[in-house]
Amino acid sequence: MSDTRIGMCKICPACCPIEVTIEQGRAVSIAGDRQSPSYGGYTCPKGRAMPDAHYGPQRLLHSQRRTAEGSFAPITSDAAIDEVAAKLRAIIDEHGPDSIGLLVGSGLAANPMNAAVSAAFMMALGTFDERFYSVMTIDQPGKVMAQALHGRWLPGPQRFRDSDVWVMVGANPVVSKMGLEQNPAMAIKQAIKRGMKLIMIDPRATETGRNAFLHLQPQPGQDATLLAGFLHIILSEQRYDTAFVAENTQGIEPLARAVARFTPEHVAAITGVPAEQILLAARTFAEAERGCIITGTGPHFALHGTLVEYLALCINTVCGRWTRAGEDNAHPHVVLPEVEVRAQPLAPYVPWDDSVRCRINNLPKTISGAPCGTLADEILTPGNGQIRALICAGSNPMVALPGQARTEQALESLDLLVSMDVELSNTARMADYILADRMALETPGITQYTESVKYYGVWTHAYEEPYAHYSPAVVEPPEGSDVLEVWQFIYEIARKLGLSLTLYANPAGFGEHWEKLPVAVPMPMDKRPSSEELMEMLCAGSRVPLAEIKSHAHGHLYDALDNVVLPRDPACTTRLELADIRMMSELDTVFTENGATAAPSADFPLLFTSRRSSLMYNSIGRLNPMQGGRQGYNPAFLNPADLERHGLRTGDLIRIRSRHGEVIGIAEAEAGLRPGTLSMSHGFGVNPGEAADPIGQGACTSALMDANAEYDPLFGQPRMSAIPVAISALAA
Ligand SMILES: Nc1nc2c(c(=O)[nH]1)N[C@H]1C(S)=C(S)[C@@H](COP(=O)(O)OP(=O)(O)OC[C@H]3O[C@@H](n4cnc5c(=O)[nH]c(N)nc54)[C@H](O)[C@@H]3O)O[C@H]1N2
Ligand SMILES: Nc1nc2c(c(=O)[nH]1)N[C@H]1C(S)=C(S)[C@@H](COP(=O)(O)OP(=O)(O)OC[C@H]3O[C@@H](n4cnc5c(=O)[nH]c(N)nc54)[C@H](O)[C@@H]3O)O[C@H]1N2
Ligand code: SF4
Ligand SMILES: [Mo]
Repeated sequence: MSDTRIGMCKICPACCPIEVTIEQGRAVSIAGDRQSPSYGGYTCPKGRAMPDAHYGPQRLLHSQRRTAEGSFAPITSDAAIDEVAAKLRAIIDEHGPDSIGLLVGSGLAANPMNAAVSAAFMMALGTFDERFYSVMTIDQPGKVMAQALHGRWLPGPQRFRDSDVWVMVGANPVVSKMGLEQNPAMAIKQAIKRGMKLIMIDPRATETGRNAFLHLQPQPGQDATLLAGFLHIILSEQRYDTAFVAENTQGIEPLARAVARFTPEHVAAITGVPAEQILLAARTFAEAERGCIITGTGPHFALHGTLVEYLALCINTVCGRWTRAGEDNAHPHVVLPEVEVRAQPLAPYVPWDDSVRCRINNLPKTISGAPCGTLADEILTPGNGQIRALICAGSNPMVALPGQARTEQALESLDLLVSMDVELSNTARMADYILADRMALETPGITQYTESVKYYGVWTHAYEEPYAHYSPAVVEPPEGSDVLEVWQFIYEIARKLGLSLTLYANPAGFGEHWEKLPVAVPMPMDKRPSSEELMEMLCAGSRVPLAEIKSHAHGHLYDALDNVVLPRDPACTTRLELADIRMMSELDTVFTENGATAAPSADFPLLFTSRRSSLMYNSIGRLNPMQGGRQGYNPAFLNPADLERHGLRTGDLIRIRSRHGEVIGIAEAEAGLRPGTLSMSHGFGVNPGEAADPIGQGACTSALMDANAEYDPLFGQPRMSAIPVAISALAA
């Protein structure tokens, strides 16, 4: 007897509604929910592999404790909580609360309550600002930094669904779903059919760009020069929206002066993109009625990410590509609170505090949180505030943090490493305790995070129509298992430590840009709330009551909600900043360095770039036989001409060396890749002490990086793309 239930895939913030076929209490297959009002029955291979993720041999069904011999033995969740709490207590008593670090990662996306309670825990310890690490600081922190310096246009950018031009700088949403969560391939196909001119800026021809109007293939790491060139063309040819600029901005003259040096000839020489293509792209964007230029991880990983984002914001602003009064708000609220949306900006501000510095690299405190790039050194560097215990909640620093050897050294030196995971990830394998979490189908879900992450910048996520979905847990964890949700572990540990937790529910804003402040909800500490009760707390003050959202099993489009943007408040004098001094000074550096920050050399003639695997979400699903297990390794993609030049063929083993480390990869020809580029996904590979297996396990690309070698001076995003490398054939 099988039964079908409607659930939500929460592997990524796309939150696809799914039809789950259940037999004897277990999910046996996943299909897209065809009754969904807006996903068109979409799922991706990661979502469809969920049954194997939940019931495969790699799934952790019990928490684990490291034994004296170094292997793992199962431990009950109660005992694990007791022991972890006692160890944390001892470390705090001896070294203070700032000796405890918490790293939240992508594995928490499966359950929106986990990150909220993790943050509440660190706030209760009083160390949230310094010791709460989020992988957002090695993702695209430049997005929120640039938005702070530029100012945030309240109603958001013009919408993809009714735009006639769109420029994507190093983003590939058909694979990543970043920015376009609802059936991205279909959304792009429809947009192009409608006449949208899609312009891709990417060293590789991507799945997203298949039917693009134009594909610029710049040398990796030169996007700031390219976008400054666009601005120069748009401003010098008077192709901008003078009325919008006059009413809403300041700094147009200094911006025009700063970009004047970025002539098409200069930009062509630095980026390797022909001048005619640069002119065509900039003019096409400016001539269109509606559209947007957005960035993805590509430029953010390649240093100067904040500047690239800032220039993209400036291009959108001078072309007036923001939603106006009388139009529909680009990202309407349903779960988030009701707010009044006016066609005006939130003021620019400086998103860091120079007076509060990290122990490592003298980085200032910023709104994006403690910088992950410094985590290994915070553990390794003696002195006040040295981290001695690390809790990894749905994160996998052994493959995610740049500089694998240093991360290993750091994790090994800890007094306590706790990994909250669902499989024996690279990091879990090094842990003292592994706390086994519930998986996506075993917990309720809500589209709140997807709605709210718009505050992090343009093209993060968020719905372009008033859509929301709640899904209950659709299955119980496997029989005989002993698993708890991450938030439940943290809550119980907090209780043992005598902490009181306060949730900050439904935040409508980020940094200093708030439409409505979050609601502080003290958690009852005498008895653990149920997951449903916690979800109620988390959605406190939602625009549509949670009970109403729950009444639509397939998700719902709230077309009747008033969504129209109001005119600028006559009293509002706020303006968007086009020429922030820090950004103009960095642009100056980019010009004088003449592209040297991301240049190949005779010793390292290729530039390594990151990309994403369609079967995994970072390392999520790595040990699932239907995901990472099926793929086995992450190919080292190269242009056929580069392969030939090195006397290589697809399938050959190669040594890949950077200034910081080396890995063994497997070469694969990719005709659409810019010559001189090596493109690889991450999340693969073994730990340094483990037997290397390039074919069965792939390569850990983080080993080619060094978090301390090159990083953004403002907030520490390490260079993770446009890394000079050399390759050589390995004897078979
Ligand atoms: N070389 C290189 N490094 C990168 C990147 C890159 O492109 N190249 N990308 C960077 C980016 S953008 C990011 S966001 C970070 C990501 O950094 P992390 O978030 O640290 O990395 P993930 O691999 O996503 O780790 C997620 C962990 O959660 C576990 N997990 C899966 N499902 C669940 C679950 O339901 N519950 C729990 N508790 N755990 C679960 C997985 O097994 C895995 O161990 O990596 C960064 N690092
Ligand atoms: N299937 C799948 N989906 C994912 C993930 C995953 O691992 N797998 N990871 C998730 C995470 S954590 C994130 S942050 C998002 C990221 O979402 P995206 O940013 O859309 O990520 P990618 O698909 O890697 O696209 C980045 C593109 O940038 C290009 N690129 C690399 N270097 C440069 C450069 O210097 N300049 C330019 N212009 N382009 C460059 C790459 O070739 C690649 O096509 O994806 C999320 N979604
Ligand atoms: S992994 Fe993301 S895109 Fe794929 S089915 Fe799940 S929610 Fe949808
Ligand atoms: Mo990310």
